[in-house]
Amino acid sequence: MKIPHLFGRVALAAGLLLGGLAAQATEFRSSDIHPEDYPTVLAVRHMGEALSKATGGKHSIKVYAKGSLGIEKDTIEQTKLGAIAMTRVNVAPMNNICPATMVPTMPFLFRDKEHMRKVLDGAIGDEILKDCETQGFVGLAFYDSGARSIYTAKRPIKTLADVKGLKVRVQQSDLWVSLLEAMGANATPMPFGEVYTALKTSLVDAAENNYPSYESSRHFEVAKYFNKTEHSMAPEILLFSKRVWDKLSADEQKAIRTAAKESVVYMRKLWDEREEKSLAIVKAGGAEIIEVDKAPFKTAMKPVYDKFLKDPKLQDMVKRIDAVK
Ligand code: BDP
Repeated sequence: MKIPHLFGRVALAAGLLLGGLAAQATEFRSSDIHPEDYPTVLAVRHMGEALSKATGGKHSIKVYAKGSLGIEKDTIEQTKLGAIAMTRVNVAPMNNICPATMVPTMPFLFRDKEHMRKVLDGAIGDEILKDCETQGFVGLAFYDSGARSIYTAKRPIKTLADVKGLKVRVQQSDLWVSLLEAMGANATPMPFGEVYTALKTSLVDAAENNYPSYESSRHFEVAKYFNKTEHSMAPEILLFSKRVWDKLSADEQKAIRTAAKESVVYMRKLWDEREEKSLAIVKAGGAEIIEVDKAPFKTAMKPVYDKFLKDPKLQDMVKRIDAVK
């Protein structure tokens, strides 16, 4: 083929590029259990806009919020199968699937928010994301999920002894069951959407989460003591289906990765604002914020580390995380 002048050549090059991306224009479906205005939902929407821009409108993301595509365990399965392209979940329901996700879940691992962000932004974060690939997921990014604390319906927790015998709802993960058991609780795994009723009907005495989830789920109405145990900073994870991924071009994959990383910056701003706003809302709604002496809680966590981090690679990761200043 003879290309007569520069304009023709440029047009051809652009055409080839767009042609590659346009070959299968798609609206990727992404799931989230949170409501429309929750930071994770807004961040994935933001990512979709960036992706759409980067691909000249050919690719976009449609976020299905409020659990309309199912509970996290199920959307993880659907993502693996390629029935949906993406899911935003907490790392907890990935703990049994992808062992490296246990590390950022570990109790009292991160010193604070800055430490967590630095670790997850760096090589260790990438290693964890990569670990999910062998299981059928392309890990795109982590989002903040704050520090999780136990909230109780009937009485506050001030010391570790107060947790003894409490029925506490946990996420669907063996590690989470052990974590609460190590505190002396009776751990009950169940999907997030069932927790409000479980608290209200005294099926459980307590649950644990960050301020934004405690607020948006209205759990504060049925469990007013928010006891600042701050026992884990288990982050959110954004997973793409490896099955869908493998059908995309390198350019498309790159556009998706870039848009995901950009959305992290956006999410953090939303997150910081939402944490403050949620705290104000729950306080105004009658929640009591209780300071807890965390030292005995930390000591009680040793069996959890011993049981779940038997793999020397994971132990080493914990050491490297500690060393991040
Ligand atoms: C929230 C997470 C969400 C989890 C939920 C839970 O954002 O992904 O499903 O906790 O406790 O903080 O199940």
